[in-house]
Amino acid sequence: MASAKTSNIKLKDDGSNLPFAFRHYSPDQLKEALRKMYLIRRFEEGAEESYTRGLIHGTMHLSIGQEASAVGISMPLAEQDMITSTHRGHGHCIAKGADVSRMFAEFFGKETGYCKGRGGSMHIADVSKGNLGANGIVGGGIPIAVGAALSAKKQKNGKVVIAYFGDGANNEGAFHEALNMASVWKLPVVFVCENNGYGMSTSTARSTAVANVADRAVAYNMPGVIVDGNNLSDVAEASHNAVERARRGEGPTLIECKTYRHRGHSKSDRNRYRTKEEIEDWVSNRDPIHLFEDQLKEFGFLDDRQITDLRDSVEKEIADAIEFAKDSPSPDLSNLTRDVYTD
Ligand SMILES: Cc1ncc(C[n+]2csc(CCOP(=O)(O)OP(=O)(O)O)c2C)c(N)n1
Ligand SMILES: [Mg+2]
Repeated sequence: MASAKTSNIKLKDDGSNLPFAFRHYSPDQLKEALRKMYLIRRFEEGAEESYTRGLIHGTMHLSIGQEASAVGISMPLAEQDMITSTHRGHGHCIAKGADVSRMFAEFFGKETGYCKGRGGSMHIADVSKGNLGANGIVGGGIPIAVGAALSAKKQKNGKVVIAYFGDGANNEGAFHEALNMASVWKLPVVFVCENNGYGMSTSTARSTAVANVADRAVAYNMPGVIVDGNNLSDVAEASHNAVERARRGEGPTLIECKTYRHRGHSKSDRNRYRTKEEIEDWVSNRDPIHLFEDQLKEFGFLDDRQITDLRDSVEKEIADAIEFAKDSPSPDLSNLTRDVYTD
């Protein structure tokens, strides 16, 4: 992997004091990380607009404001590594390589979607890219990840599995059972709690007996790491260390990314449990995309023109993806009950 020191970009110093990601990843990899963060943000804004226009039915959970944890965690992963995701999983899927055209098609209920339009926002899966699926059951992906990690260990194939979940899931029995088993068997899995401060309208402080979700790692004899989930480099560093540990056969790690969702819990949320000031502070001062852009510029990796070009290319990709989804065929009435559990 090319280090910042060996690239031809102009650094403020010899690079040794740069944050982890800027030392460890090549300029192209950093640019790709920023591109993915834009893609997630614009995908979700596009989904929000499409919902308002009546192109998407049901509800959805947006991860706007949480892009650094999805992208940072996925940076050390290889294509064959796996993830399990959540009800708020669009970012995880895109970070793991999902095609936004097929994601929009799924949201629009079209045959070209990841689940042929039968699943929608909470059921994006792409096993070919190691994405074992988003999941509408809070905590539901955690035991699935442990099962996949057990399979990887038995097959000795070197794969690592990421289990993303929210702070709400850390009070589910499945979380505790899964962490215990993964530790006993030293499985190659990384537990990633995206602590956005709330499970629906209940604050973490009101629902959780410990101050930090990562504090629970000690009960399962694994490292517990707390990171600023809006700082891409900090997230990538924690993920790198945990993934390397898992690949060495030393077992799981619990990472807690402290973050925030800018939007409500779902489309019906009227945000009555959070103050305007709290939301405004995270949106204006702690936006993960702005923070990463600022670092890239400060350290001389990208300039304003390159950022504008990158944003423009994502804009076009999203516009094309929405057109693809609109133009795609709906499922034929004759096979509407195929690929679903009931008929
Ligand atoms: C087992 C289960 N219980 C309750 C729900 C209803 N529910 C959906 S999302 C949610 C909150 C989850 O909070 P968290 O895990 O913090 O994730 P976030 O929404 O904050 O990303 C709840 C209670 C569910 N889907 N599954
Ligand atoms: Mg939460």
